[in-house]
Amino acid sequence: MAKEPRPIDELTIWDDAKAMLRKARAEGIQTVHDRLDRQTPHCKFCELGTTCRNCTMGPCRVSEKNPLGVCGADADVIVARNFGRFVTGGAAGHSDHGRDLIEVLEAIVEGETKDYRIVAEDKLRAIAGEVGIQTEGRSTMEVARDVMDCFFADFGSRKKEVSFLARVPQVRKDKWAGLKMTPRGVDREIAEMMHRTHMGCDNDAPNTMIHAARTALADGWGGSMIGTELSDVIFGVPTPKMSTANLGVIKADKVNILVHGHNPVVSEMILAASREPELVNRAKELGATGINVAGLCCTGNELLMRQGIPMAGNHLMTELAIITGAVEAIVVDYQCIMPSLVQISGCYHTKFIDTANKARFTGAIHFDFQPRTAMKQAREIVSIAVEAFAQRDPGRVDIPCEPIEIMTGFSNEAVIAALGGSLDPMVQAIAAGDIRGAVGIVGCNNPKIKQDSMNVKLAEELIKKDILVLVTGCVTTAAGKAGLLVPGAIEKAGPGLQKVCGSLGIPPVLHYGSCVDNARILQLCAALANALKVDISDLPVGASSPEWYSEKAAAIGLYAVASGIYTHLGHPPNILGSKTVTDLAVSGLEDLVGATFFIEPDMVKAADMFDQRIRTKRKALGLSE
Ligand code: CUV
Ligand code: SF4
Repeated sequence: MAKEPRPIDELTIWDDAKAMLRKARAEGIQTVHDRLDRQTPHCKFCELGTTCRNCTMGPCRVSEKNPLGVCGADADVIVARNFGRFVTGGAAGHSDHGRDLIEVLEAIVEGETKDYRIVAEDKLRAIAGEVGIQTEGRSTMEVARDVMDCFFADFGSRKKEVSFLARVPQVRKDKWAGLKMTPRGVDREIAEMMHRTHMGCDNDAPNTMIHAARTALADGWGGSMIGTELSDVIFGVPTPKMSTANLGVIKADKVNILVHGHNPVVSEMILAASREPELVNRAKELGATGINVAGLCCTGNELLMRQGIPMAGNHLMTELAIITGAVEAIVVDYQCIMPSLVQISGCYHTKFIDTANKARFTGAIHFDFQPRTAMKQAREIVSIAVEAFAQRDPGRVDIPCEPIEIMTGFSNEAVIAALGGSLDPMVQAIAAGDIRGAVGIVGCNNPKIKQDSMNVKLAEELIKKDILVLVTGCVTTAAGKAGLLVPGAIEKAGPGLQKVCGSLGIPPVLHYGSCVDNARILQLCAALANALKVDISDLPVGASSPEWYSEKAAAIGLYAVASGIYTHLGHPPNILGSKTVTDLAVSGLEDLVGATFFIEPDMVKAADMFDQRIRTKRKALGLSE
């Protein structure tokens, strides 16, 4: 039976989103919110994690009344296996993205492409040095080849640990070794999780959870970190710059191309092609004033960090951006791309173009994007967008707001440069209590939660307490639209952050990049721990994903916890059907890895929990609370 749709005011905190949701309803276009209404209530067994489909003796559903699956697996085993596979899906996504960057590096080293090149030689050499590759007296290409081989090998089975564990404090590595949690090879841990969760293998929930953590660590310190570092090498290390955000970045008088997905390999080329005079002139012939490339989700974050392109929106804005009626093309690579975008594009003149063989969409225009032919393909894609401008119906265009200013580009290298060449001033500011601690707020939107209500609220509550906030992923646009990503936002911060950020001219909420760029935060934590000669779990830091939805977010959360970082989630993963697994996640892991998850839907309370944690950690370090 069809239910009444939820009132638009309950779906999002943003005016631009509300305007487009009204337009969608008026035009009879279905959105993610409508489909959620139709899917609710969800299956209780699935929510609790107590269904198993891992063999055809089942599928099984276990409960108090009927506690064992056909094979005898209980709720603990079933929940742990499901959660393990869930995290592994996320680790695979990030890591396969990382691998794609190694393949671009390979194309550069083999001389197969001129469209990509090594932009940040210094960074390449620095990374090479960290992972033990000889750099002195060797050409850039020789070093690049060894880096490529080293990272390809990080995915395999021959190493005892992935290379970037060189960055991890020794005490932490010892802890992992003692727990059999050391990530050895990215593909190895992923494959082993699939093996362990086959019927009749790992039937001990805590043991499965340990391997889930190992798989997540292979993502954070392996696949994701490789993705971030090689993206910097190939496209440049981000530096601070200004940009804009919200649906107002879509321009009525321009050809608008939205890039969506995760990997900068495609979107960087689209941006470059959009600047070619021939294509710009063709746009002008058709009556536009130019070509505008704007970002959605994480590939937007990648281009924002490095090239300063504007951000049209985060996850729950992706459908709504098309509903402005002013988008000529949406160009996607992979991950977090709702298939509904093809359907909604079909309601307008918008061309939906997919670019990856591993992420094809029925009904899309497909390009098999390859490093060898990247620029040529990017030109063809931009040309399709430009020609679509002629089909735009001006009567259906509604761009609901003016863009808001944001500051971006905070790589660790940029932060260290801003601090005068070392992390010491940050360590001193932490010691003095001007920066009491730091929390990374990361991840998604989820239509079950009023869009960005938690993402924004938590950031605001934390900076009031002089806790520096780092944002990535979809929290970026949330913080940006709330006015938190500009230096002037120090008005909303406590006195310590006002002083430190004020003197540096930076916002109290720093944009640290895309989801794979959470590896930058890991690296920062490791560097701070090494500087203080302590473990990461001794630092006054935390992580949060208030509105998460994806397998990748679960992997990020778990590698944060396993790295020793206290981690908040706004709602639980589907594990509550097992007391063993739930207890382990929210308390038991503390003894093992020095951090746990905590689940808290109230952001004022969540900020207080971080505050308490930071007090305790500061005290243990001998600092003022
Ligand atoms: Ni990778 S994973 S919705 S785009 S942050 Fe955004 Fe970020 Fe979550 Fe996806
Ligand atoms: Fe059922 Fe066990 Fe098969 Fe899972 S593995 S479907 S619990 S019989």
